[in-house]
Amino acid sequence: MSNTNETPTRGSSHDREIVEAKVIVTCPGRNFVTLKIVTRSGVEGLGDATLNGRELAVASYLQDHVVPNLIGRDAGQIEDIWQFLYRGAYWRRGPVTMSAIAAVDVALWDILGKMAGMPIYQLLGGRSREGALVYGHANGRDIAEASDAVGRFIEQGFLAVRAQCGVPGIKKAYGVSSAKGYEPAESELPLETTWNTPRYLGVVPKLFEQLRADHGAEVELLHDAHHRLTPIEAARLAKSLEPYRLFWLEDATPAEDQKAFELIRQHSVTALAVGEVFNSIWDCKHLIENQLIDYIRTTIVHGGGITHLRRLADFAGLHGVRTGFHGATDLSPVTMGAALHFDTWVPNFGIQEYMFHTDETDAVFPHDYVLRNGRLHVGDTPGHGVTIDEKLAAKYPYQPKQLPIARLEDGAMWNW
Ligand code: GCO
Ligand code: MG
Repeated sequence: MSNTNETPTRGSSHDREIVEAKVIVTCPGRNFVTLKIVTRSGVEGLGDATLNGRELAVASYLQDHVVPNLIGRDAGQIEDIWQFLYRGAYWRRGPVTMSAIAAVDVALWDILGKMAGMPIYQLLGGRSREGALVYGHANGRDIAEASDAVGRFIEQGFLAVRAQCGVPGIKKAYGVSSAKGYEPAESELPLETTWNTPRYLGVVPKLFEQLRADHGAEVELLHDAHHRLTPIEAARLAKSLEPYRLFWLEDATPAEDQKAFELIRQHSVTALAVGEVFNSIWDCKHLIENQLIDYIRTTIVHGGGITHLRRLADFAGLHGVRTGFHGATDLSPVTMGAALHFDTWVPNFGIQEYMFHTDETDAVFPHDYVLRNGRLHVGDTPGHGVTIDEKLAAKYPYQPKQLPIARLEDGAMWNW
């Protein structure tokens, strides 16, 4: 509450008043939307609002509808501002809204950390672990190439690797790329890819059989089916992968059908992960309460920020479900920094996805997290430890890019 008689001291509500909120759109290799909030005393906080292929929708939501509501508020009232933007908005949830709320929330936690002189993991309750186990992305056009790529990750010290390989007869299979990093949003209008489930189901068990033969039993292996299967096909895949002990099978079926996971569970003990496209606790309530998944992938930028993810993670913890945050390159270093503070604290942590950003992205977003021995370690910089070089950001204007779509061979639309 603002108190006009209060002497402005460090940390007073007068000092904490939000005087500026700026939306920064930049494309250092890919598009990112960042919100910078500034308080009267000059403390700055950053939040990521990137929604791949829909960046300007979130930028507009922030600019046109959120920013005018922030000016004059107390940056220390993180919970009240969250409730104002969620409960007060009438139109709730959805990726655009929740990414915008996340940007505000993370920027405010960053400010709180800077005011307190503490890293965010400390504000959340302190360190539960030294570093966050991460998984890298290996892929290849065929099984042999994918296995070589997995080997290279293991040589670099990765303890966990996601593996994807080409599907015979399919152009542009999900997760496969000849470039250094896998960047699916490639073109101004969506690239059309084709899909064939029987061929995919034929190749994936062979891939993991080969990976275990080449790399042994210990390395953690993961796979992403990217929402392509029907419930019974997913059950079949999960069952056929059991001998290769995956850390998880991700997004086996389209995530909005929570019942589908009951069927997969009836048939298999392969661990299941889902939720990178979720944006609220309500999207995964049934899955968690009924213990139909093992890992929840909803992450800070698309799930309403640290404030909401903390509720989600606690709820998941009650039911034996661990976190496995989404961390593809379309989540900016700001989200990665915030996520790593969360991972460093959260008791029911599982794993963190990690893809290298381009050098241009790293230069625009200087950060203090480092990769050591297969784990990412946050620094002790107050806040989340990620900043933005605005001058450099301005040199990379927005470029329209959308995610691909998938069609079956008869032309019908499928899930990408
Ligand atoms: C993953 C994801 C990504 C998404 C991408 C969409 O597990 O990392 O599935 O590959 O497709 O983040 O923007
Ligand atoms: Mg995924």
